[in-house]
Amino acid sequence: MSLSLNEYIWQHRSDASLQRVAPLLLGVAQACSQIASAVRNAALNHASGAAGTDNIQGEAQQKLDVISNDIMVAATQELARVLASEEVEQVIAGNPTADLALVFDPLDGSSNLDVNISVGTIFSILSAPQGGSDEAVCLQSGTRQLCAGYALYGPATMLVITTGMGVNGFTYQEETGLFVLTHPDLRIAPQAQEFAINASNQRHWEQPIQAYIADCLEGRDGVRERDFNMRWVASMVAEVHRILLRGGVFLYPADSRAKTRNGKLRLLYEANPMAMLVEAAGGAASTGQMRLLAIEPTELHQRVPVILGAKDEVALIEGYFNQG
Ligand code: AHM
Ligand code: MG
Repeated sequence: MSLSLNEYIWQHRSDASLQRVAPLLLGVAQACSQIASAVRNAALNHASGAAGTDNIQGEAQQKLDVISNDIMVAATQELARVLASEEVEQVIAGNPTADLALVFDPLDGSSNLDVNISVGTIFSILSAPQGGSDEAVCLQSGTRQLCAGYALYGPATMLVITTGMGVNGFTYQEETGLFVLTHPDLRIAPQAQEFAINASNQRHWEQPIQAYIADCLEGRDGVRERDFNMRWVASMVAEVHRILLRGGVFLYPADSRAKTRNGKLRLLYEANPMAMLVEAAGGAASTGQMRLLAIEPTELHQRVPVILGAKDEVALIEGYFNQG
């Protein structure tokens, strides 16, 4: 029998962390089904293209970035004490009586929108104890996340979540408006034969990344003694989803350019939630020098180098950094 997200939550009523986040998680799921519809119908509704504004990162916002952010805020503001979004410079005050924080990237990979390639929403739920500023509540290390997940707006809309023990994937069923459990207990094999990296940045990479990719490219003729395949969607949600389904590693390293000297991806609402999912599926997530989830954040929009996926492969990449 296929379980809906609501039924799954009921079936796991002894899982205290899941019960604690359940109302907010259902709010996020509701928002994601609305964002899926906004994305699918954007060209028909004249909601494609640039919004004509920049976000805090100095990146041009798409109309759908703004629409998705507004949908997520409207669906969750009453359910969390504070929200933080990639698209908004400061934290957004929520319901002062709530004890959770929601950190999210409303529409990740939005450079893919105009070409109808998969995009997604990434989110993280944290505890928001009384006291401390709203911003301080969001600046917790990834190890303290209560729940993390993403929605993938691809050929099917999916919601993939974890509360730390296992990763489960739900597919959105148009007819019923329900997310149905279709991919229970996703696991990442420890070894990999596929990597994902934006190779156009190669000349800017630091030496350990240069050495690792060079060894992969040599394939069975080199030290790795096997051929590697390569993928790059330029949508982190799609890359992580692929890794959860068929393995591999994903790298967005720091490089020598000023704007990416700490990597491109954001710690709180991209790296941390994905790292929690990947670890819960038996994989690993690292900066190359340390476990991603152990970083103590200092800024809402801080960037971080990201290497995640197959556990043995991530450990091997860390070895390239240790040699350097
Ligand atoms: P965004 O939050 O502005 O969409 O940027 C994040 C995206 C990730 O989904 C993806 O991994 C990366 O940027 C792609 O970067 P690049 O344009 O260098 O390929
Ligand atoms: Mg993003």
